[in-house]
Amino acid sequence: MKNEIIITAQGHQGTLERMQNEFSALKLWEAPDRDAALKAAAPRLRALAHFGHSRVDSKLMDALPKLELIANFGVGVDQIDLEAAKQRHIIVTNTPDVLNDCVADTAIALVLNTLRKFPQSEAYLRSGYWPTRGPYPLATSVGGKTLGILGLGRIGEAIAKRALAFGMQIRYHNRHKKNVPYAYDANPVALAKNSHVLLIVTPGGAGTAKLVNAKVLDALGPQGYVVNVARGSVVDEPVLLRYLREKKIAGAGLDVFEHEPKVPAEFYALDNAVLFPHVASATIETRKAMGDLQVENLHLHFAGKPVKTRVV
Ligand code: 8YV
Repeated sequence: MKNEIIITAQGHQGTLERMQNEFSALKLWEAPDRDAALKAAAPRLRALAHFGHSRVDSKLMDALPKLELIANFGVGVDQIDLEAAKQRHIIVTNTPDVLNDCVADTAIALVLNTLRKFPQSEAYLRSGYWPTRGPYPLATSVGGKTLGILGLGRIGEAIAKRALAFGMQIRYHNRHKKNVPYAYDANPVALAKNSHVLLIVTPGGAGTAKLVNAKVLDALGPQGYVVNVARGSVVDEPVLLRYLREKKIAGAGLDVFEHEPKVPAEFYALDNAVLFPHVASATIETRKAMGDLQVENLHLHFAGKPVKTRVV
């Protein structure tokens, strides 16, 4: 008999197909009555596969008293109440490392696009302005600039390696100084002050909420840029929007937003912002690798073995 799982939301197609083949999978978002579906599964259900941005909170955990494992698709687990999971002895897994390269590629793409304004210059060409208005205005060089990495974890280190190849200098801030050949700043304000580009790659959640606020943006100053591939929650978004509008910072490259997929419409009008719809890990290869790791954790747990990538 196949092991039973609940899938919380629509997710990566190939992974959903694997789950439906390899487990007896209940798709919670398709259940006509969610509460009734949870109630029916409650006496047996030991594992839950999570996709997307909805909360996995204590209420959901309490609805599934036999739950032993929450296997998340994604490295970030800010949408899962980890404390509640810990209290209930529920294991939480994520999908680290397999996405480092793609997320780092996206971060560098945002740095290049934001400083050089490539998307805006392409829009200029497509609008037919080139012959009539002349060359597109000059942009800002990347080489020689200082990249301040806020959150130098595994992805941050992959970004640093790439940025070095573009001739950037690297600084960073973490809660703890690391044994790396990059200059350390004791807090986000100091990092912003010493950087041309502040690149956010911290975890999300309460511990980093609005870490990049008016003080940090003031320290970055009118020549400074923000790039965010972490979570929208790490930035005070209304303040960022105002600083971009008032040119109190030079520009921003954003892959993530506070209430995504909803993006404040004021962003659309800004010429100094490059906006991506959370695509950092969105390649065929990486999404497959993330799903494979998520499924592997489920199988390991059902086989009574330790999971591969445990968070709590
Ligand atoms: C995905 C991510 O977009 O891994 C993460 O934390 O934010 C991304 O890789 C997300 O998990 C897909 O829902």
